[in-house]
Amino acid sequence: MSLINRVKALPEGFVWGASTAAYQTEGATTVGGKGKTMWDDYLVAQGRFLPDPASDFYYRYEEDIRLAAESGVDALRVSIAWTRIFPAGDDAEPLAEGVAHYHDLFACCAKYGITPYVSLHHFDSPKALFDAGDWLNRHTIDAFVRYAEFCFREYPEVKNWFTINELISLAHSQYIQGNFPPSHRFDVESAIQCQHNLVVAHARVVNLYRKLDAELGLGGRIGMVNVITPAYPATESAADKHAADLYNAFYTDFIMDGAFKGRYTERTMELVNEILDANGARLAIEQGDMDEIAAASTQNDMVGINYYQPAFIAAYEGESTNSFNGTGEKGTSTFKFKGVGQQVTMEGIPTTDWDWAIYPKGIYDVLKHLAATYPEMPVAYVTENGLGHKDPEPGADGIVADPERIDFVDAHVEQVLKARSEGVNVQGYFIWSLQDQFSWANGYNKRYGLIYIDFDNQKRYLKQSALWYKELAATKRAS
Ligand code: BGP
Repeated sequence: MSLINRVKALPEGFVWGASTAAYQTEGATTVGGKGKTMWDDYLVAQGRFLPDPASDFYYRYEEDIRLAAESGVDALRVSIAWTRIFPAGDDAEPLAEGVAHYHDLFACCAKYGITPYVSLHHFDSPKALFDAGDWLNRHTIDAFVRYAEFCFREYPEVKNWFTINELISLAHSQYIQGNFPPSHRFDVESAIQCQHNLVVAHARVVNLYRKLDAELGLGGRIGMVNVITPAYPATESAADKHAADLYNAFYTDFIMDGAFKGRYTERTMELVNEILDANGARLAIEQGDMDEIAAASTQNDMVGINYYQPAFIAAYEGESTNSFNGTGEKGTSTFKFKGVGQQVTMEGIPTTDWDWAIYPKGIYDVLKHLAATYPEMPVAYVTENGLGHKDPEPGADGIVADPERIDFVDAHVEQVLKARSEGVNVQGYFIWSLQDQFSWANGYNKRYGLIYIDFDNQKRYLKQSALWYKELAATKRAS
């Protein structure tokens, strides 16, 4: 029986991918001399769940890559664990086992006809650098550039590089929401400084790649991955509209301006400064930063856009306060940001158990908006989108029934293809995620995978969504 519903066929050549991240999948956190990340001790102290063995991907990558290929996936987002190469982030010598591991992983992708898209940083700063201030300390940027150079020289087989995954999520989750270490809440000064320093780090690595490419003929592409959470005003009132503008400036425009315009526009800074003033915060830009950013802005070959949900924003005059739903107990999250606005739920818009609004049109709006605002932007890929869900166990046929996920992804891909048919240069879609893995601030019960993992014994099962993915993949050849 066919599972095809809204989307009938994929365009020829459309990249049909799946995403993963090293720390969420690999496990083996102490193997081969691997150094600690900012998460290891934090998760132990938190006492809710642990990063070992995660999805055991360090050992079982071949099985997962084979299942990916069998599910019609032709591109796989993975990340290199910085501390598998340099355990303290900035060591003189790399770790042999870690270096060899990623050669093996990329060779395995090639064996199954899957193109790797590789991020250098996916939320897993080395603990040694994290303890010294993480991205707020400029030394981390220098160390990141050295690590990037090592990877570019070591892995010429990688032709698609991403610098940093979701720059805004680091700033937001570490310093505003407080659900990533070091768990500051509404520390606006650190958040905006983190955003800027990440844009500088991204720019320096893009400029480096261009230089090395000219020297060594690497022949690959580079870009960044960011998540866009579009803010819509809760009502048509001028106050709510302004609140949504403030939210968009802080959460989207600042980073996208830096990355693709090579400067923070006047309008963006007017709004960002309004937020900084309301919170007694300031941003420090060092000499040379803006030149580096300007030089990189036209040198990106691609951009990865992640989209999960919109934010509906109403004006708010009070103090900042939030509660984070990390357990999947519906209706437990609140978010009120002084100087910006408060998040509200909208009648008629469904939400997940983790209170994420399900709004497929948002991805269309994001792609159209970015294409119009950043004509300089290179080819885009949707590098993450998917449904976090409490999936049932496998049925008698060994398949996991996840019709909610098929429905979610189908509706979002439909909107992506609509934007594409209206001229947006979007050339691929990567579902989050390939296999079930733990969610940073939520744990193992928030499943996203095409492949189900029984975390008691690491057995893999296909979900219905994997069968649907495969069926759609076949339409590419047919079209
Ligand atoms: C993105 C991250 C992923 C992944 C995903 C789902 O922000 O890049 O690593 O975790 O979101 O989010 P969550 O795990 O919080 O549900």
